[in-house]
Amino acid sequence: MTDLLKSAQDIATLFAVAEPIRQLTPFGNGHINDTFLVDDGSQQYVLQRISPNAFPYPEKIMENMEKVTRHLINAIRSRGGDPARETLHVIPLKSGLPYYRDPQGHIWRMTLCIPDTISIDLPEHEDMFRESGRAFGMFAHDLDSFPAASLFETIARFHDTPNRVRAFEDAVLQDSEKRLSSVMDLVRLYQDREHRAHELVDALESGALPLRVTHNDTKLNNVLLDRKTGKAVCVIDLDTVMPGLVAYDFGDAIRFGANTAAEDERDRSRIHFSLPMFRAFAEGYLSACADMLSDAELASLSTGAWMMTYECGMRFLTDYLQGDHYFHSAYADHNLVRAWDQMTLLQDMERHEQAMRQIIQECAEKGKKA
Ligand code: ADP
Ligand code: GN1
Ligand code: MG
Repeated sequence: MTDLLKSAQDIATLFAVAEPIRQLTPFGNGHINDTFLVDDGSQQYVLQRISPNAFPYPEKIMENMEKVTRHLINAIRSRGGDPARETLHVIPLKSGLPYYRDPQGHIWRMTLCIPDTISIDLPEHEDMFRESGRAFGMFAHDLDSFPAASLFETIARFHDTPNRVRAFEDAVLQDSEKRLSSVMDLVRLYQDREHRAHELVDALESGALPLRVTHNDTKLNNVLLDRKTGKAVCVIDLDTVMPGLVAYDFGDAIRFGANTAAEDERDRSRIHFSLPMFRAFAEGYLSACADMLSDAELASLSTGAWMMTYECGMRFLTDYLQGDHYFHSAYADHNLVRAWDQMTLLQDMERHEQAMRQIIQECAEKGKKA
């Protein structure tokens, strides 16, 4: 048994669960946190160790999570939903505290496992992706009246793309692992696009786009779907909920789900941007929140898809250049494969920008009428 699994077993018993714990197993496919499924015989729980590498202020995550889920519970209830199933519920320690800090300084937290749901890494069909769009659209809608600026920025400048460009250029300059010369062609492709990096942050700064509560990690696997009906049940992974732009959430979901291949596909010829998938997500998302979005926000959504793909690819490449310390990687050039994949997707997206804008307009009109 690994040391981490052993610690997880000891730490799980500190939370308000029944003892002895029947089963504890590694769970999920996240790139950042360590996740375990815990079974105490009557209930299942999700235990997580929050990566201190990614989140310098993990206790602030728990504060944000508490505020946001409290608001969501009321919003879900007032629209006739089931708050027990449609949002996360934090399980405190037996001592009453909301999380455990281990001797190494890592934060551990527990939530109720939402039963009879699945979390999918790649959308299998358009309906599934439309559902995840609806879930993130509802999430935005439920949090429309929440004061975004009252949330802590759990990772400073998370989607500040110009700042990500600076970090990337630093990594290029440092070349600490001596990997630059072998990836220069890919580095150039990212550099050729640096002039677009400021488009969204400028619009935020000028007031053209409003600050909202955003999830900031809207991958399909961060929505739980009902195992039987396939309907979206709950948005999870609230660690990066903070003030942001709707374009970030819309864009990051597209980056992930409108790709015909996995984020780390080794055969790049399988990577395409899927316009039907884009339409499906836009339909779901805008059916839930078109009424609250300004024209400028609607127009920013396709830019968001471009920006999030560009930014994420550049983050993978930065991590590769720096020696793979941030994203979990399963083999030596995993981050390089991911960075190439995002660039391949980005290039295909660039051929479809006009069509994306058209689809947004159509779906927004439909969403506003509904
Ligand atoms: P990461 O930040 O590492 O992606 P997540 O919070 O997304 O961590 O959790 C990882 C995986 O664990 C999810 O993709 C999902 O499969 C599962 N999971 C997390 N929380 C729950 C929950 N409350 N109920 C059911 N499954 C969950
Ligand atoms: C990370 O933790 P996970 O796998 O949901 C990352 C996202 C990236 C994503 C790429 C806190 O998300 O920003 O888009 O990997 N999360 C953090 O798959 O950096
Ligand atoms: Mg996740």
